[in-house]
Amino acid sequence: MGASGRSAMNGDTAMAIRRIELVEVAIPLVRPFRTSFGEEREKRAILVRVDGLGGVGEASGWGECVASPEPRYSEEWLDGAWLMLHEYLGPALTEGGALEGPHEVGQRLRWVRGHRMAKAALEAAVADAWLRARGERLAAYLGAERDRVPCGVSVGIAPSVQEMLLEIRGYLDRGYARVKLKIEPGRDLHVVRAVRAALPATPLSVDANAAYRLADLPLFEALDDLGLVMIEQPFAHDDLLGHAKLQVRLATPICLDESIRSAVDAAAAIELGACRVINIKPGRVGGLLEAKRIHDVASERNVPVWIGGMLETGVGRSVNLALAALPGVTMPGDTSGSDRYFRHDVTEPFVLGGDGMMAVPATPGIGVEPDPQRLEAFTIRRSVVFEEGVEGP
Ligand code: NPQ
Ligand code: MG
Repeated sequence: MGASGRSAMNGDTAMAIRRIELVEVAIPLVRPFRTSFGEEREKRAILVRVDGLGGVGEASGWGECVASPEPRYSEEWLDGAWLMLHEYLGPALTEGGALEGPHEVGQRLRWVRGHRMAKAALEAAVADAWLRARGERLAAYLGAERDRVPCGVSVGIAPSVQEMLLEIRGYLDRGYARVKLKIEPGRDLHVVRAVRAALPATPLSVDANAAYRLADLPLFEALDDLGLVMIEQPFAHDDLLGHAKLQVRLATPICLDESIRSAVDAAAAIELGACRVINIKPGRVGGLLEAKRIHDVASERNVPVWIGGMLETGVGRSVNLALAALPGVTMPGDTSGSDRYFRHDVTEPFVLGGDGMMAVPATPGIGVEPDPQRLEAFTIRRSVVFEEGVEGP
């Protein structure tokens, strides 16, 4: 990392991008993860590596793209994001010359409509490289104030209530501060009632991943009596009006996930009364700086937020933890320990303390990096998007 300690006061603080590489990894999950839109047995992700050189030195950075193999959670999917990074985002970023900071990534990519998960990965990699070159932590750059954050856990749909309870008790023993149950039509009220009966004092929430409609109002009225912390994304991603109509009928806060793609969406949802809580995921909203803007919009309106999860490797998990340390993040997130999902990760694991708290990375940039051997073992595809001095195809 060359001159990382050198002062940035010499006027030449821009960072030139010398190389961008994509690495696709496939990592086995410790147990299948089932939601209302499908089941995953392994985690596949695109890791983006950016090599930069600037007035304050040379550094590499990593970012993770959370697009899944199939477009179920959102319209983005892994192969589409791969192509998008190659064909449009890589060129759009590098054609503008040296960068004055991570904030310029979003500006240069703005003309490309959508593709937020692909954009977020590139922005995170640039931010990591930029901050490493300056010896600055991502959490500090974002304005975070805490060095430890409380963590919750998301529990997939299980074949039986007994199995679900066994899994939940394991998480509670480890200290998780909130348990989120995935629900789907046919596996909802009786499951949540049984879990609530077995665990009367545990902070519980449910996440429907958009599987219901306003006609299911009686189900939500029944769930409203179970003392849930929130009900996450009951209706379709584009149904703000439906969510507003449901929220006026419920005492339980509705939390929006899939519906919130930007700070503009967040302001609209809050003012329409479509939610009283927001789940922030940097991938879903196009980057960590847009994630911060959603945090700010919600905080100004006294709406609590928390940081979601997409089964990230350590590369993406580190960004979520930095965001979770922001002052307006007042609820435990899905920022679980690495061992909730993986036996081995590509980075050193994030470990939950017995008190349900997790340390925010304390070293420059995102604070972790892929271990070369682990990365190699999990890699299924690599490709260079850009290399200084090398002509594109
Ligand atoms: C949610 N995540 O809050 C999501 C959605 C989700 C932790 O509950 C593979 C990769 C499978 C990402 C399943 C949690 C996934 C995924 C669900 C994300 O809605
Ligand atoms: Mg969700």
